[in-house]
Amino acid sequence: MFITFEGIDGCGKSTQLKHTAEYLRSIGLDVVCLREPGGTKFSEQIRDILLSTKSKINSISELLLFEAARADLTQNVIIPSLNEGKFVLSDRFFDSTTAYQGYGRELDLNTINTLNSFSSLNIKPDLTFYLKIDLELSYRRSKYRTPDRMESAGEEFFLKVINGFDEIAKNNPDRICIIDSSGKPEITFQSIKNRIITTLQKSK
Ligand code: Z5A
Repeated sequence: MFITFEGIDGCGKSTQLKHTAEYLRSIGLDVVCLREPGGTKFSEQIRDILLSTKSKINSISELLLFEAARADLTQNVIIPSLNEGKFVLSDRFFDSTTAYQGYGRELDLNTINTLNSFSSLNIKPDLTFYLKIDLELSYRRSKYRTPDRMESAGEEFFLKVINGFDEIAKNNPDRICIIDSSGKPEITFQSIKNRIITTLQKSK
């Protein structure tokens, strides 16, 4: 099973992915944890370029770099792990490209959909948790660290990204589960766990 975690900065993806992995392992499942961009040597190199404040990258090159990182991760890690029957958890996947490069940078959504399918070799997450917080909370949770290149984009950009995630979730109600992530991490995780238990029961 392939599960992804999506949302804006500071929504708690990394925290919730860790809790999810611990839970799945505690019930005897084999879990692989990944992040995007990243997860292979090549994709981590692309990540460094994409997030460095020293990089000057136009929107189209940015899009293609995220897709290149995804293609490497999908082919070399995600598909082999799924074929071995493992649970794959990823901190971001192609919905981030639609939200950030499509809605945020305003690149053509049809082109992005085509590139997303191409780079992910037509695989899709079985389940996606969209951890929803507002921009003010995102800034509050991220204020103690130095912003990377993506995080340095302005408020207007992030409002478009939030709208993007909302639209993507509305258009994919069977796959995407919206979780209020503004409360305590344990409360957010309880909602995630409930949904995972239901999904596991259905897949038996
Ligand atoms: N990007 C893109 O543009 N296009 C793409 O296709 C892809 C990505 C795949 C990746 O950055 C950047 O690339 C990202 C999107 C873009 N940029 N932006 N902007 P990243 O992976 O390094 O960073 P991030 O994805 O934005 O994650 P993050 O900032 O590390 O946040 P998070 O994983 O969602 O949250 P966290 O690390 O679990 O928590 C953040 C802090 O809040 C931390 O101090 C926690 O202790 C705290 N926290 C978490 N949950 C709570 C609750 N419930 N209450 C209070 N405090 C909490």
